[in-house]
Amino acid sequence: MNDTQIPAELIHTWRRADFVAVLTGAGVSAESGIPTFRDALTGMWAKFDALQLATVDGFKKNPELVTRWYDERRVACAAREPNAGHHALVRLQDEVEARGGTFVLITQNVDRLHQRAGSRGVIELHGALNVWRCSNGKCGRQREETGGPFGQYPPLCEACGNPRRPGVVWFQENLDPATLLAAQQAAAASRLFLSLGTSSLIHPAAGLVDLIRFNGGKSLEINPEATANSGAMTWVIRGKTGEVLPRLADAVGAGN
Ligand code: BV8
Ligand code: ZN
Repeated sequence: MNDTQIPAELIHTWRRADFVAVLTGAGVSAESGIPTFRDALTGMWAKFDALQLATVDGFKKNPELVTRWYDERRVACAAREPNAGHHALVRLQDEVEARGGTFVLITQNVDRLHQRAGSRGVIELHGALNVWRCSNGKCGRQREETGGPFGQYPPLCEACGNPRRPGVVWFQENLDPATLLAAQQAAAASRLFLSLGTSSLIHPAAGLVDLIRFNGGKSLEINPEATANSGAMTWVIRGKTGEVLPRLADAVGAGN
């Protein structure tokens, strides 16, 4: 289905859904100018593989390189703005909550654009680029960084002198158990699950859609391309979230 049509059955389901869960991926931030993981790394990073840099081993092997990459991404994201897709998700949350429903936004993204657009109660499965903590577990000193680039890499903990690391979940690192449980409970309780701008390749996030069958929930994927979960969806709209989500918000009568 191309992106101009919002199926009448979807609108009908939306209006009766008292619990909506949303999972977003890097594609939702693409129209803000933030490259997705699928996009090749650019510039000096073109010769690296994100899957190698976004790991504990990568950090241990080369803390200078990895912390520089994350700090560059942090500063770049801070300079970007939420796009029409982010703003439409706020309208949709307002619409559901105004009729006493529950709306839970679960994101794989680490750029905080959902919060900057006004989304509330966002579950950050993979952490955030502007949270940095001491790599020494016994110290664990943590702070949100909102300024310019660090003066040195790796940045050092002012309390114990150990390297500081980004507060993100790396590959082969466990997600925060409480965060993951909250996401799983929301997916399992949802009557409608939206999978937006994600290739559905990264687990355990990609497994959330499987939980909706426990209560007969329905699901919608919005993505210009097919994904690993397309076959599991009730509806698929092939389009950009920055274009389709405002149309969905209009179709269900979400205010501006
Ligand atoms: C874990 C933070 C236990 C860091 C990230 C089960 C099966 C298979 C593998 C595993 C499994 N369980 C665990 C694994 C291993 C691994 C995994 O999933 N590997 C993959 C490669 C197969 N998972 C883990 O390691 C997780 N930890 O399970 O711990 C454990 C312990 C030890 C050993 C094993 C397991 C941790 C995963 C979290 C990693 N951290 N981010 C950072 O950001 O640097 S993940 C990172 O990549 C992002 O956060 C994001 O989640 C992911 C990229 O996925 P997407 O968001 O979907 O983005 P992508 O680029 O892939 O796709 C973009 C999509 O957008 C595309 O579909 C495109 O078509 C679409 N698009 C483009 N433009 C638009 C658009 N859509 C709409 N509109 C547009 N305009
Ligand atoms: Zn420390």
